[in-house]
Amino acid sequence: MSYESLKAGDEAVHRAVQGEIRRQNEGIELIASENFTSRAVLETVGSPLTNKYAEGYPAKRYYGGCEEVDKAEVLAIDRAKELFGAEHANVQPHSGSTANLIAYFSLLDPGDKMMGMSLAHGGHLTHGHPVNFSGRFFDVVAYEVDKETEVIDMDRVRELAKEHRPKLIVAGASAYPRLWDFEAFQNIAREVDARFLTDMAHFAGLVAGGAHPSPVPHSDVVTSTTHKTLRGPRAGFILCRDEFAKVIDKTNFPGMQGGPLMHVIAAKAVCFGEALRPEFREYARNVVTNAKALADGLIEQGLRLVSGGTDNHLMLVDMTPKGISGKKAERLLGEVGITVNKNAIPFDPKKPAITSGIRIGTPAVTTRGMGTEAMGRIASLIGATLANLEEDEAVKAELKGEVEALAREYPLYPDLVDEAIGVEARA
Ligand code: DSN
Repeated sequence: MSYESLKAGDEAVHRAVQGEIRRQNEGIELIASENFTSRAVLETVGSPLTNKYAEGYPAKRYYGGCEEVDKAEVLAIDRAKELFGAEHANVQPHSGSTANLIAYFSLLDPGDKMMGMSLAHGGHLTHGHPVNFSGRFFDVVAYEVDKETEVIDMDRVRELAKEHRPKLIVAGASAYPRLWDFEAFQNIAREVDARFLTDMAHFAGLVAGGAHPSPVPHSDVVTSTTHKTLRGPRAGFILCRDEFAKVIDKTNFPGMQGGPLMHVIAAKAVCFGEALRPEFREYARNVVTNAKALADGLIEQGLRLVSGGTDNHLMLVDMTPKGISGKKAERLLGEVGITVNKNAIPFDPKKPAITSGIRIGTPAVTTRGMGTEAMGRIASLIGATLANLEEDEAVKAELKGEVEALAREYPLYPDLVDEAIGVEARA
């Protein structure tokens, strides 16, 4: 795979692509929802399958010439079912948000009541936030974490469910560092006659690799992305019990989506195939081990972690004791080549565009092969960067050099970097 044709055909876009490859290579990627795909996934996403229309499902398409893409989609479906022990899989959703849209419209009618975790406490926009389709189409009850423990209180979830009697209860989040009690959610849903959906987008790879409890046996429907801990292409998918298979498939197409992205579906097949291999189990374990090591290192650096630590691939750091916002922490770290995102912490007094916290995750650095020793170095680099509040430029330059040195020890797509552009970009 090379970018010679792009270079010859569109210099401006080639430059942006090269700049991004270089940025990924030279920095330390700690955004909890990002990862680096295999070359096989990259090649498949870049394949001519992108040219094919295939509305419908394997062997039931509305276009001719679907024999080969059918094979790819069947592989993706079969592997997803095997990987997660699911009765049914729909691998067509373009993204995690679309997967949720399809799932909600399969299980609910507009105006129905649903319950999800508040975005301000770690949930996701599509779990019922008022500005999102989920909050606009449905009557939403949000659950939160406990103020003292910063962990979900299942007694409170039960109380809320009994009080409001939602038709759907959603588990899953984008910034929750602890494990989910899927069985308790399932029992609460049964008690109030609700359906139970888990959005496992963040921790799907950990489930696949046996490093996190699986929501599949307890949930009526499970939605997910493929590009976070699962390390596949940027996309979504849905798993469900057989009884919901028909409605999920019909709501996806013709209900919501048109032509499926067959190049991405083929790449999902590759991703599920990779996750079925024994080495993926080791990867998933390492993601969690690294997260614990990084969390311990950050605590040693005097930082406060929401709920005191992590059980999964991510942690939320409260910048309040340091007297700076999440926005400023994100900028300071970005300037030395450490990429994180500002993130609200529970009961955050600051606005969502400022926030009091940052979210940090280990999926991407673990893919590069980094282990606990590297996590210790990253914790020290973060500590030193966030201690440099007077923004001494010499200190910043030194830290940036150390970040690049660490990144160079774990090369990423080195053969994709166009050295000519690289030299120019550095000058
Ligand atoms: N935007 C994703 C994340 O960063 O967690 C969730 O969709």
